[in-house]
Amino acid sequence: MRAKIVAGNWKMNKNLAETETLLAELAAKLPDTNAEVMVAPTYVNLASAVRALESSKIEVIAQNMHFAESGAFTGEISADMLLNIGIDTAIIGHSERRAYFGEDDEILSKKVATALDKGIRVMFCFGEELEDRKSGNHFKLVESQLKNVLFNLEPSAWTNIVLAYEPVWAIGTGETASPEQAQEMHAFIRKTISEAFDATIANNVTILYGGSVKPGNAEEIFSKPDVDGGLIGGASLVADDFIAIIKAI
Ligand code: G2H
Repeated sequence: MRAKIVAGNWKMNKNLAETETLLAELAAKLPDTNAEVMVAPTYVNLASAVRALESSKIEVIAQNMHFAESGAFTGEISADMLLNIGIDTAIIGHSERRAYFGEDDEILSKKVATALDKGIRVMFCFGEELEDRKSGNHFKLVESQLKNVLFNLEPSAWTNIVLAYEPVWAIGTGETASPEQAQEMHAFIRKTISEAFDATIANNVTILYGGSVKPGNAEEIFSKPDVDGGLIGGASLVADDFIAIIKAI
């Protein structure tokens, strides 16, 4: 059975005091669940978040990491730095990194390679823009995003990969892909992986949906057979909303 995951991507929100408050509330209210629950606070608060959640089941993950080992990369954070503070999962390829920081398939391939080499689990994000969806190019686009970054990996690498399908038109917009649209794409992703690798890998990989998931729509989206959880942005910043989404899985 593949892992279920609910992860909160806090993006550039919450200062240190706010981070501590939200984590304390989440830790206190965390329901009994078989799903893995994760939060990704901003870089400067990662170490304190790890300490704050020491006795909680909630895992702290990173929003990003650089592909280089170390050196002259001002403003960047390495895999070793994450591991050193107890973090072993990183979001890679979020659409905001692609759009605002020029992260293309070549850069993302290097990041994925470094992460896997270091033993960091990759939460790989991808998804089409509105124009791709409108022109019917969304399946092709998603296939190329997967192929260009993940399909030259060794089959064994897939045990350390989680996928997060996030249609760009549904991110932070209040627009959500319908549960049927999410299921259709997730099934396509699994079929594509099955053809490129094999059915076991395709059936075992966790595929999250991301894009305006809220307490009101989470249950229906999560009920779809190929949706294994969610990557949650805005709604993960409010403890009761994030808890309600965890309960929905
Ligand atoms: C998509 C998602 C979290 P939101 O970016 O990665 O954010 O739930 O705010 O659309």
